[in-house]
Amino acid sequence: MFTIPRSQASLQSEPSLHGLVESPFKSRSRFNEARHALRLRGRSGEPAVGISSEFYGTPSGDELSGSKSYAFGRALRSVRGTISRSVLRAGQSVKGALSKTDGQDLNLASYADDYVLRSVRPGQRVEINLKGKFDGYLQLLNARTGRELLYGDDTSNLNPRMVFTAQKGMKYAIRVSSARPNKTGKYTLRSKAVTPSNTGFDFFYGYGLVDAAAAVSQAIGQPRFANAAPIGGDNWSLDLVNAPAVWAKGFTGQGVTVAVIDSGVDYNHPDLFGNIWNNSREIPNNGIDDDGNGYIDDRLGWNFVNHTNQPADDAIDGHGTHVAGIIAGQVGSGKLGVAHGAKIMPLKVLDARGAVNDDAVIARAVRYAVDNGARVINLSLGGDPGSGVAPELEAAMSFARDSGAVVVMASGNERQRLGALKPGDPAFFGAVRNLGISVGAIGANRRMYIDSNPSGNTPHRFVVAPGIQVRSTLPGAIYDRYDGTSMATPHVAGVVALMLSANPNLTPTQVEEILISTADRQGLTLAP
Ligand SMILES: [Ca+2]
Ligand SMILES: [Ca+2]
Ligand SMILES: [Ca+2]
Ligand SMILES: [Ca+2]
Repeated sequence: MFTIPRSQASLQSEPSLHGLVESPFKSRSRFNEARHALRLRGRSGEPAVGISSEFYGTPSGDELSGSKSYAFGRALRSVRGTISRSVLRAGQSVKGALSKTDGQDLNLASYADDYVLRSVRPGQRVEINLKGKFDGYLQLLNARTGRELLYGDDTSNLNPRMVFTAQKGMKYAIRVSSARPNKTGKYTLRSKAVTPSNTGFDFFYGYGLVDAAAAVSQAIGQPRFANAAPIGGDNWSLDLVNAPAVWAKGFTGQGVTVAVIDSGVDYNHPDLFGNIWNNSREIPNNGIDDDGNGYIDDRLGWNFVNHTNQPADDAIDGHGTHVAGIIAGQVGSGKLGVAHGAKIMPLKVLDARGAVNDDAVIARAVRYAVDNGARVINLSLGGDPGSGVAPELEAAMSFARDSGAVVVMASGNERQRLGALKPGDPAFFGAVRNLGISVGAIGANRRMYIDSNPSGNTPHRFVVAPGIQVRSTLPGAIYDRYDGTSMATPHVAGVVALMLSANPNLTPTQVEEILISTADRQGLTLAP
């Protein structure tokens, strides 16, 4: 069912679901992401120093000998010897071999071959994949500077992939190496065009960027609300989804409860405590299940990990607290939640490591949310693409839809680590069955987050929302900026709360169809 947990592939072999945040320590820049990839393979990731860059100017004797356009810069200071260079044309496959006569990429402690990619058109979506007799590792490089643009490191099936959109004026090179030191062996490297979509559904961005002003106005049958003046600063993500235009009409999520099924929530955080759901039908601390919902003294939600009525957030990264602040935080952080008039129902299913091993636990939390009045369910968690969904969870998601609750799910962060070509589950599984909506992450520049799983070639309910350097609440009355589809998802959950505060009669299907039909494809910068 579930395969390798997200972002801790080598640290933990136990199958589990993971929260989809990427720790700020490894995702603040591409450089850090590359170091992370190296660390996953058990190496220090320290760049080799003291190796002269003069080697790299040395012609290799093949077609590109003496080519000045292939003068790599500082990124190649960690290369020893001369990496042989060939040409790969779009739509072709080539056979090659890593051998002891090849130059070495010292960061990877691997022999390496480089290919200049030719015949790609600007705007074309290109998939590169590698099948080798060794555990292969791919890098997409700027052929002029040597800078790494993207990597592909399939840690599950050992056939790495990269998908990207060719940019105008850019020359690309592809480096083939091994994820394990000093391996040799034959390989096949392929380049193929990704099937273009003619359905209005984009391979990376699905139906586009969620637009609160358009979605809420359509929810009440009014002309699109005028955009508000940007707030700026840490509120850029609210500006990007046009939330202020909706607040100006008096809709802030009031009367709507959003379940955060996650690592728990710091419900004492000064920016959150005023917006925590309260089960008024339950008399606290009398040891009796007064409302007969099956949970004793559940005033604030439930802890499905420890089976207590205290769904506090004990995760080391404060994942659930960060998610809750994006939905309904108050202004202490310098930034409001998308739906700061909504209530948060904290339901803890992820343990302190951010993992859960059983879909049935998530299913119980989904049912609790629906039974106790949540109209929106945020799932910033999941497994790898293709991991599937257990019958209990599928049934709980169907129950949510049939009961009027919208399930919003993170698409996952496996684009580089696994070469993901579609969202993970339950996002993909649920969205293709119309049981919810899947969310990918973009930055302030509207470019897709480098690790965000793309929507893929199968049209399904998929939108994108801000998920890079999003500032929000953390346990202990503090704040920080996080990256990941976990951060994009609560933006959409917040927009759904705004829609339902404007029109509580909408069904989940109506909400999701409005979200995708009003999503904005304009100005989305092509990845990477
Ligand atoms: Ca070779
Ligand atoms: Ca690999
Ligand atoms: Ca109860
Ligand atoms: Ca009670």
